[in-house]
Amino acid sequence: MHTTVGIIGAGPAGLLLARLLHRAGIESVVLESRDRGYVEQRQRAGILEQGTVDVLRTAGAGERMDREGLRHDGIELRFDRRRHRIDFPGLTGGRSVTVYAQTEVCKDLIALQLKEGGPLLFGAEALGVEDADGDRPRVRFRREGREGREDVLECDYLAGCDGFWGVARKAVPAAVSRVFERSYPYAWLGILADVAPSHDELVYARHDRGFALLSMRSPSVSRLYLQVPAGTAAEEWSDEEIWDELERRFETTDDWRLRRGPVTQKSVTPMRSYVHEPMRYGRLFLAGDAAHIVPPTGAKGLNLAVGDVVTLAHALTHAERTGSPELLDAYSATCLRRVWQAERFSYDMTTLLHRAPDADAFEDRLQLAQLERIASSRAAETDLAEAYTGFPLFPLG
Ligand code: RFL
Ligand code: PHB
Repeated sequence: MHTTVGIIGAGPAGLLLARLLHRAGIESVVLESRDRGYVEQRQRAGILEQGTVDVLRTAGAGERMDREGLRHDGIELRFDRRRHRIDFPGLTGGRSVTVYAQTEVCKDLIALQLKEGGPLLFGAEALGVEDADGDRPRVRFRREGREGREDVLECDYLAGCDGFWGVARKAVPAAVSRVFERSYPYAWLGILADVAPSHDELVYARHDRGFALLSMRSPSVSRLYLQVPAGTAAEEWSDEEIWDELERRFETTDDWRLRRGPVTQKSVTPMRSYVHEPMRYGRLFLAGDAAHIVPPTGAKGLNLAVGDVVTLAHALTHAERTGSPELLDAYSATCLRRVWQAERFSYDMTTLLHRAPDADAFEDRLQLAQLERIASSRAAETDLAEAYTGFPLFPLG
């Protein structure tokens, strides 16, 4: 089997890359280890930056998002039982974000790919990458139901879009890699609940008992998160304990109330910051979570993945049309500039709002002072609003 661009992974990065290449007339094959149902149901991100929304529209994948996505013009910061709203358009010259779940973005891209695009193989697990720095990189893979037999996909370029646990990154020799990493002593316990969101915008709450986040999936489905100690298992918390704890952390001095409803999903997400440099090795290009992870507090992961593949699709198109590798050569450095801005913002939001197990009163006061600063200074508020609504994307060609 041979193709121009081999893509490992059908998460948002791999699917959008395939779509952008198809629109540019470049052939690709996507290999995905899981089945379609799994990819379409995996609960993850919920917030799309303006730039991500624009890219999905340009890629012809924005129709349902435009109908069902919820435009949000702000978020609320909650601390000391007080509420402070950040007004995105007013602070950023009109920018906002859109609540449209990653599951829905993936469903839309999968449907388009199967209808119009090149091969998208589910149940096709990449086992390893060979000759990444040669002229014809290869992926060895195994298809479900064909155990004991290996297939090989040979390509001109290879995109590693296989997430943090994938195989693509392992093809980059340690001698040329540099890894930057932080783990955090806490995790997020997330629930999905069949109840109308208790507020019309997201609420990020800092509390002495720990962080809490109120988000949503639709006008009738809430998504809520609680900071819990790293290593916590979701089963350790009953639904009632979760609601009680959310109520404590979201408490306000006014008459705001948390609505409770049936919990339909419960899971724990570990928190990590991670960057692999460079994001390119020979003809192998890493994109999305395969190259970098941010803690979810800033809602940047999916948006970074989109930025990477827009840059990569543009560079590959340029190389195919002109024969010049200049944009491919610049790929890693171009992406990393944006990646590090998001790493910095996600780290700041995380450490501002979470309570470390060993935090003392001094650190509590510093967090509150910073939140006060944001609430009372237009400059500090603007800094947050600009970062939250998104750093500039590479221009679409
Ligand atoms: P993905 O989504 O992990 O997709 C990788 C795909 O590769 C497949 N795969 C393989 N396929 C073939 N062979 C192999 N050997 C393979 N190994 C793996 C996997 O099955 C999978 O389908 O990576 P991608 O495409 O880079 O997308 C990244 C995003 O998924 C991620 O950054 C976001 O979900 C992060 N994130 C958030 N990002 C946001 O922008 N806004 C948010 O509000 C937001 N909230 C979140 C989040 C992530 C969370 N979790 C669970 C980590 C909230 C949470 C709770
Ligand atoms: C979500 O809705 O899942 C979500 C929203 C904002 C975040 C993280 C996750 O910062």
